Amino acid sequence: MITVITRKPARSLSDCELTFLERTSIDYETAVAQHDAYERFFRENGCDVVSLSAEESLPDSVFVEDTAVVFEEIAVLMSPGVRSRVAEVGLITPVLSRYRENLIGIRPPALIDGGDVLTVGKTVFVGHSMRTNIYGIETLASILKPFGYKVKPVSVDGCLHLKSACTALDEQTLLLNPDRLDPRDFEGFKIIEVGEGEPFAANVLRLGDHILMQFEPEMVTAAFVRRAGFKIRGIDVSEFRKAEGLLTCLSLIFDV
Ligand code: CIR
Repeated sequence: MITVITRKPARSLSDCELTFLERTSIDYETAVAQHDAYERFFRENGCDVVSLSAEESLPDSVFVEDTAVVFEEIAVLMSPGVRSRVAEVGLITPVLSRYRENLIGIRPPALIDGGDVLTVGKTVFVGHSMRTNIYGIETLASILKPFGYKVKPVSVDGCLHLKSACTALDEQTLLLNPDRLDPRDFEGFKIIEVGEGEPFAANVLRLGDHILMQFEPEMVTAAFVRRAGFKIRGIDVSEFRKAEGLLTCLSLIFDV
């Protein structure tokens, strides 16, 4: 069964970290409604959704993706690249220990956020970004080596995380924003580029044979993805976008 871990948004989300965006007001009630709809989508599609309670002292704690990366063989706890988010890792650890016997933590000076880790089969792309340093990438590579994963560093420029600009549609196909990443870093994969002016569209989630997208009616990226043979479901996470969070950031998804 697929397990999806989420955490309810805190009212303090309006005090979130911001790197590229100006602060604009986040409507808490709308954020809660969007988050409920996100959880409902997974429940309606047969997933076990573990919804953790809001953590007011940690404004960005709704973005659970950044705290850990869960592989079949091991759960790796991240080492957040920003100080205000460090305590989030301690909160997720006991939850993940219910699902994986093998848990390991990465520690400073190695820094790494889950949003920079994109796993496609046995290939693990890791963004070298404002949040993830070379020690973080090397540490993850050495943790995963015994399990046969190959870590490939990717330079990320102009956006927060690797997955802000690239996610997988299937095991061979990536959806990518060429303004932020160099497609040549993803050799061997088929690349679909997002439409112009739709940077957030590169962040999608796969569930069964559906692709979950942040959908806006005129979005050309959706047409590109459909044309490549994928079925799309749309969801609105616009309040979280104001906090520089996208679709994947709101969950930790793994098979049990
Ligand atoms: C942050 O700056 O850490 C949050 N405001 C947004 C985190 C988004 N997470 C993600 O892309 N994986």
